[in-house]
Amino acid sequence: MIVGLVGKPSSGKSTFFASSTMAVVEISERPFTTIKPNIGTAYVRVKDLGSELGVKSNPREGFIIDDIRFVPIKLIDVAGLIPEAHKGKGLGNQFLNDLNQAYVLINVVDVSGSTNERGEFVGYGKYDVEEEIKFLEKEINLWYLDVLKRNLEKMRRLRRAQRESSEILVEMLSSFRVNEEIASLVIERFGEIEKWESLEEIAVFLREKTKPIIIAANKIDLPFAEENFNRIKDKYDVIPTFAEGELALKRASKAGLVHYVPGESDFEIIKKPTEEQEQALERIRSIMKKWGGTGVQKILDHAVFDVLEYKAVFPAGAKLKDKDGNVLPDCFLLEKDARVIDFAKKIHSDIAKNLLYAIDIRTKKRLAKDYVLKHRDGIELVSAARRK
Ligand SMILES: Nc1nc2c(ncn2[C@@H]2O[C@H](COP(=O)(O)OP(=O)(O)O)[C@@H](O)[C@H]2O)c(=O)[nH]1
Ligand SMILES: [Mg+2]
Repeated sequence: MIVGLVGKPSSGKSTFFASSTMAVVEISERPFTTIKPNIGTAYVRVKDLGSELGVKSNPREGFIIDDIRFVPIKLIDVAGLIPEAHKGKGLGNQFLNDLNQAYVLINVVDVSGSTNERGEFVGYGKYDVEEEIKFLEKEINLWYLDVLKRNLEKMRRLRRAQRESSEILVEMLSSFRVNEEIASLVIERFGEIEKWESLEEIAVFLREKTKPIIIAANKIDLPFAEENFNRIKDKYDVIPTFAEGELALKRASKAGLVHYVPGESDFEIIKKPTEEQEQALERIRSIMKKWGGTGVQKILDHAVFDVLEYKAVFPAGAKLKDKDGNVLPDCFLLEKDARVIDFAKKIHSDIAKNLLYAIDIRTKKRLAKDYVLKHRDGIELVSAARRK
């Protein structure tokens, strides 16, 4: 599961990245601070199954705070995009190739409208945020279009050699993670490859299917941010964020100053702060009060669980422990249609091969191999080899 952070320079991508990974990345107001992509581990929130089952979990990966399990995902922060990046200007091609890996994109915008397309300060409310959103979407759509154009001749040739359209699409567009299902949708809608009329429409369709974009309305603490947010909130899938506040809280938390559970709307001061620290923390608190938190964790959760509709599934033996005595050590993120058998394949090909059925660890009921898993299911896999 890879989430990509995109956006123009100085919108706050590196701050967002650092705050959600606590990696130490350079943060400054200079454009193009991040030259190579930063790939780090961020987390999504899942209510742990432990308390419900009367046990205390020991996660192998990620961690638990106050019964909330933080399950690792990958986050990529890439350098800012400038106009005509798809043609290779600026860091364009590098940018686009890195983003190929992402399943969903978070476009971090400066919702205070205070920085232009190059990331230069132009005064609060001076830059059109909607323009910023449209621009990025357009650049990425154009990239898809370029790839389609470049491959069209070859795709047509393969068609003349009697190959199936869907097979060709999967093969030629594998870098976009175009699968059977998406390829069939394209053909259903636009016809066989030789009948395609508007490559533009196909590019947009493919981009929407393979790389949905949601918006982080960042710098929500600054002047003009609220007005701008209200203007875009009904038109786009957008969540207000305060990346700088999230980063400060993570640091304060690491320093033992506060107790903060990422994603919550408030925090607790647990060590006497200096006057300066207290002022900074109270400012952050007031912004969180207004917006229901910093939004950083919220948008990551939204991307994974709402937009991609992934689900967290807990594998478990009968005693809920692994051989080392760890309770509910794992929590896997699975695609929206994943069934028991797909889950088994993820764990081990042998388990999948010998799989008989699964058991729901809450109800102890049997689940068939093709049962479609639900978010927060706890599953025991029963395979032939293990049956006594
Ligand atoms: N006020 C405010 N400033 C922010 C916020 N997020 C980032 N910044 C500042 O915006 C500037 C650019 O941030 P950076 O993360 O380097 O942007 P990038 O170029 O998109 O990676 C830095 O000075 C950050 O401290 C925020 O939520 N509020
Ligand atoms: Mg950066």
